[in-house]
Amino acid sequence: MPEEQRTFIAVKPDGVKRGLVGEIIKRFENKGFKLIGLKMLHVTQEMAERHYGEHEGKPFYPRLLRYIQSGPIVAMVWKGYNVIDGARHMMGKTNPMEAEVGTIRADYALLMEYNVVHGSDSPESAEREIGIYFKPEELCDEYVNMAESVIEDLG
Ligand code: IDP
Ligand code: MG
Repeated sequence: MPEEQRTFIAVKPDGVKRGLVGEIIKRFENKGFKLIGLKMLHVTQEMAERHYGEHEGKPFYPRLLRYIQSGPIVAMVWKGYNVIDGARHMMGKTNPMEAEVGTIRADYALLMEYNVVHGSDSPESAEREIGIYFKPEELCDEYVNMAESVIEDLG
């Protein structure tokens, strides 16, 4: 039985400004992942520092904090079997020029600095990042996701 997980996905400010929100949601929905949290918001300096704390001290860190605050983001929680690695696989590598064709970053981005989408990289980061952007009561997990129920029906 594959492992069911939760992950934090965000359409970054460049993705929102370019009108890619629907396209990105559609890809994860089509895959069969279940959307359980969704909001549009402006990231504050404090949230940006919490989110990207692991990169503090790196040359790109100040620009990264400005980038993530440069417009609204669409923050989401997705649930499903192997969703953490599955979503990152669909996003492609950090550098869009190295991402495989067919992934979100390869298809919609040119530069590492503007790579349109974020996804958690481990169960620990997923829970930490979900906690930065969502309260537990903001997540809607009670409805049935058909793609998952197929596996459960088969026992
Ligand atoms: P990830 O988003 O694929 O997990 P990370 O290494 O965690 O990649 O980096 C976080 C974000 O910081 C990247 O998505 C990208 O926007 C930015 N970034 C990472 N490395 C560089 C770099 O070398 N130059 C410029 N921006 C970078
Ligand atoms: Mg990362």
